[in-house]
Amino acid sequence: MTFHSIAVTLALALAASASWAGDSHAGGHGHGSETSPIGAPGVAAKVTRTVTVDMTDGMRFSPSSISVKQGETIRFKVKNSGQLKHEFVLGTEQDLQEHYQLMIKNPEMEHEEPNMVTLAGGKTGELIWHFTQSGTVHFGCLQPGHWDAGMKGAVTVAKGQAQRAAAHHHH
Ligand SMILES: [Cu+2]
Repeated sequence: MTFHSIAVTLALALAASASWAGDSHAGGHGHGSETSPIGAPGVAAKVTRTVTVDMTDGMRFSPSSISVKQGETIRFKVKNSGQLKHEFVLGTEQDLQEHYQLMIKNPEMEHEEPNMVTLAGGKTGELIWHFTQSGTVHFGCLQPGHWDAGMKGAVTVAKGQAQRAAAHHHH
């Protein structure tokens, strides 16, 4: 398979899929978001913590390294301190790489998914995410050139105690 046909296949897959974040390339055809390695979109009522992330024209996220616990729902308050358009996109490293290649081929591609927030210079936005699996969830800016310039980071998800379900019974 040539790179071109891979990209085309990916583009078709993206167009056909309502939930890019829910797709697991490694896991085949499971669409259950609870089993996605990166987690699932979260709801405001379940937010346990707010994490502020700053994006700059220096092609950096600050912080670029974030620690959370499995089961946590995080509200990411994302601020674009630069003048260029930047975005905060959560994914596996492979998903981000593939999506970034698509963005390079289609710079005008409008993409808006639950696992990302795209912001014009000076704007602030937010993204609520439920981290269901322990491990590393990557994030990056997929604007052409930005990922290659090192505009990326990682969320380390520590294995959580399975206490939440039990505690819930008392209410
Ligand atoms: Cu950027």
